[in-house]
Amino acid sequence: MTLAYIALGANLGDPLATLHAALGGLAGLGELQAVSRLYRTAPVGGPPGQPDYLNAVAALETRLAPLALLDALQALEAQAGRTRTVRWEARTLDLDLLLYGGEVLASERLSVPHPRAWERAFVLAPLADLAPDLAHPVSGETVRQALARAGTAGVTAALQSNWPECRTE
Ligand code: 5RU
Ligand code: CA
Ligand code: CA
Repeated sequence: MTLAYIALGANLGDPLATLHAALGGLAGLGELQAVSRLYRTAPVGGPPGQPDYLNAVAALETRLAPLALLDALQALEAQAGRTRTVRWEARTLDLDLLLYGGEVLASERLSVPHPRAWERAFVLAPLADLAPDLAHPVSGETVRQALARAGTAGVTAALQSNWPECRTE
């Protein structure tokens, strides 16, 4: 079993309902260990005029190999009605494999750790809920250090009574 961290993002349709459904989907890929708080975040990059995102991070214990996990994440994105046309445009669901244990992988389809995870506050803030002292497998920088560097502008915890309580192991 490997502990994988997965980023969730949505800014089209009903993002809250979609992220709820995505947690259900992730639970089918292994054992969901923990889920971060939910964050409302200002869109970064991509075409202008996008709605705000909801972002979160989940920790999943899984037996799936990295590419099998990627396939499963993309199937969940498709199930949420995601279409892939313009890069970085608004989407109903984005599931990114951030970390797969401490492994470092680079192939055409998949790079782990996610190449930009340690730069993006909308990933680091929820990841810091679960694992602030987790070190980047290559640079050694912790999530807490990276978040201090990235800052938290545009990223606010969004209180949702029906979002699962943030659990850390
Ligand atoms: C360029 C720069 C492209 C940064 C992207 C999300 C980027 C986002 C998300 C928020 C994208 C990738 N903004 N922008 N949350 N994804 N807040 O999940 F991130 S497109
Ligand atoms: Ca993403
Ligand atoms: Ca993605």
